[in-house]
Amino acid sequence: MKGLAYLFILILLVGSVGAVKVVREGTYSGGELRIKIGISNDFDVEKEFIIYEQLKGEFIGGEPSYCLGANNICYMKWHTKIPTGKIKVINYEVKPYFTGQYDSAPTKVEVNNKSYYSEPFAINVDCILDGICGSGENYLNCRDCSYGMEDGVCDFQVGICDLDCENDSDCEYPELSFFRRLKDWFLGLFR
Ligand SMILES: [Ca+2]
Ligand SMILES: [Ca+2]
Repeated sequence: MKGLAYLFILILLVGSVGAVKVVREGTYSGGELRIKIGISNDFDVEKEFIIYEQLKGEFIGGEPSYCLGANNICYMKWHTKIPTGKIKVINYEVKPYFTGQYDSAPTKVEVNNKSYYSEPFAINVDCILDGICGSGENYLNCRDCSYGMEDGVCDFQVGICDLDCENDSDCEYPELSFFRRLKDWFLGLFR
């Protein structure tokens, strides 16, 4: 709700010119990107709006509206009516294809044979949930990375060798590590 209130304030601040304002914001967490698009109707009557949104990942909860070009870039297209003086917020989630910068072209909104645009959008993506602890991912930022993986983070756990840790005795004596795990498993049977 806090984000939404912020979005409305942003619309009011941005919106001193023209009859339509388009604002977009996104938050990224745990492999999924949540995006909000806010559109205000400052015409004096209700209008029908068409919204075009570029996707740079897998749209969650359905299929893209259409895809174009050799690079197969996909888009969402929504139709919506907005009463006069009201703001409509469209929420959607997307799973980015790659780590690094996620950027998409400005949101395009058509009404009355005119087009209105948001600012371009960019956010840093550090985790893709695909079951692989990949480049840029680690135990702290991605559930794909678990204890003991060589991910640049020393997530020390007794009984598991993490090569990122200095002086991890589980790495020095792998056979001891094996017996510790065996002992833990055995004791676990009686818990
Ligand atoms: Ca991954
Ligand atoms: Ca590690």
